[in-house]
Amino acid sequence: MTQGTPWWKEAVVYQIYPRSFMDSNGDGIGDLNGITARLDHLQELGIDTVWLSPHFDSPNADNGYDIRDYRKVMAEFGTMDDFDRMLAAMNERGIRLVLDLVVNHSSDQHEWFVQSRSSRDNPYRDHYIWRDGRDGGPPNNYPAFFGGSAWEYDGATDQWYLHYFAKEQPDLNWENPTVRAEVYDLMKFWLDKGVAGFRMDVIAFISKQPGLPDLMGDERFRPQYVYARGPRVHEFLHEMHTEVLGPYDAVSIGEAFGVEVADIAKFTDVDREELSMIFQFDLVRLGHPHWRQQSFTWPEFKRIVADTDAVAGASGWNTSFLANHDNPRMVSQFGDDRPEWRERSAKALATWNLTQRATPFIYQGDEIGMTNYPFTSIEQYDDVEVRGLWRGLVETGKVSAEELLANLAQTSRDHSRTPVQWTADAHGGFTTGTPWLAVNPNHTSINAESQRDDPDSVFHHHRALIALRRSHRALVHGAYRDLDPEHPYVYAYTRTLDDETLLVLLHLGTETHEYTLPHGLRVGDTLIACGRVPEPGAATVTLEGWHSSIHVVSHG
Ligand code: ISL
Ligand code: CA
Repeated sequence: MTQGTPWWKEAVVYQIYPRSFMDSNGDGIGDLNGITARLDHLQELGIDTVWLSPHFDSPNADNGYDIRDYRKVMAEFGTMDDFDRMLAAMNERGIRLVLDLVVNHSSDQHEWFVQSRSSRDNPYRDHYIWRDGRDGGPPNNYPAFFGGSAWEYDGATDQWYLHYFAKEQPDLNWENPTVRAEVYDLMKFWLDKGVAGFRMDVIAFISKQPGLPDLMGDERFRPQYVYARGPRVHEFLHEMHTEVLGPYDAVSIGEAFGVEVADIAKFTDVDREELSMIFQFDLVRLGHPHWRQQSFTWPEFKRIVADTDAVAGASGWNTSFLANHDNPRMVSQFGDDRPEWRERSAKALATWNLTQRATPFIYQGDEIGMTNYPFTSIEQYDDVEVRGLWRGLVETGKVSAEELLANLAQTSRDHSRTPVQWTADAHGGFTTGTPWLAVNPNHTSINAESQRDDPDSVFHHHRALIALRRSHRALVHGAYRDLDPEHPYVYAYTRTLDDETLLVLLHLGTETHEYTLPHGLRVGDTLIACGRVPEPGAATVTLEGWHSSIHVVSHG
């Protein structure tokens, strides 16, 4: 680590979705002991930080993003002893652990909500957001992300409660200082165990609009941009920083769904003392702002990258990621997952992800180039979002079943949630039982075991890139310059720090091209290449389909 630089700027993070990572006891569900058993894989890959998706006690209306008890481990995942052993084993390998903090909402089975809904004068009533209905309907026109209204009527007290997501995920009332104190307390509980910090679920949504007025016009179709603009969000985050993050020197990665690129710095500027970095969604959602797949161009992609890099400025920091548990597989969405191009395009995307001026996040399975699952029927899906779309669109006759299914086959969250493919054996070696979600049949050709023995594999390419990032500070801290922003399929950029300039060359397409570097640049030595290696000193390079390479730059 460089002196004076926070460790998390130089970190490489790996996201684990525990339900799908590794099952140790044959019940078909991934668990903490499964993670502990597979730490060699992560160590070999070279990552130094794990973000663990929720492992807390939950009735699983949304796979753990509905928490019943913030201080308990989900029984299906193991025990607190298993957690402690896992954390110790990670730390022994120099791997830090970041937990998922889901406090915009809790489960409707959380004790607070059970109390809250029991009577209007219960001491926990104000832990959540209750309102009278309007003309026999919900208090306003807010939609929930998983379908229907964001309000649920509760007959016991004849009022409605707010839930931005499923009705089993009631939103907590952050206006209530007791709620905030409870959250800071539970954060300390896990920090005291030695975790490094938190990824914070939809954290920009915690402050609600005063008076909860109706959404107007188009806002109804993209409510996240209103939900993320509550007037007190920065005040609450600053308070959290003062109370917890600062004193513990904990890292914080805010999931900033609904936050625009122009507003990133309001969350991440160090002087504001809020968050270390955020996930901004323009890039990952370029091809599928919602359930519908749409086309995008590489110049659009590059523009988002450049804008995002520019706003971080001197005092903020960014994340880079092209997938997570809420999005399709990286190679299927941004690359070309046909067998002849799958590995090369996965490598090119990995090269992009690991050469940004940002902390890179690798989603489990992407390090071996896992692809979307060949879903064909609605029964094959598990996700609460998919079920909401089916009810809201197909059952109401707004969209045909064929159309929704054709789009979900490209965009569903379940593509990323199929189990990790460890071996060519039954169920990809993920479980000896029946997996909770089917393993992709292509595990016979895409799996960790075969790639570990193959120096040309996607796995080893990730490994080499991570090692390169560690040995070249310019790849972490260097200024970013896009050399050819309007080129439709060549992506050429430099990263410059002090007297070192590195050139990244990506060809995002299948045809072979001769490409002449702009601005009189010439390639120097090649640090890594997937495709033809140019002669040192060359000004024109041959870029085969999905070429990717990193070079030292020399000026012609
Ligand atoms: O995945 C989405 C719909 O396609 C997004 O709207 C997603 O819900 C949003 O990015 C917030 O995600 C987070 O909060 C949700 C949870 O379902 C996601 O898994 C989580 O990452 C509610 O807790
Ligand atoms: Ca299990």
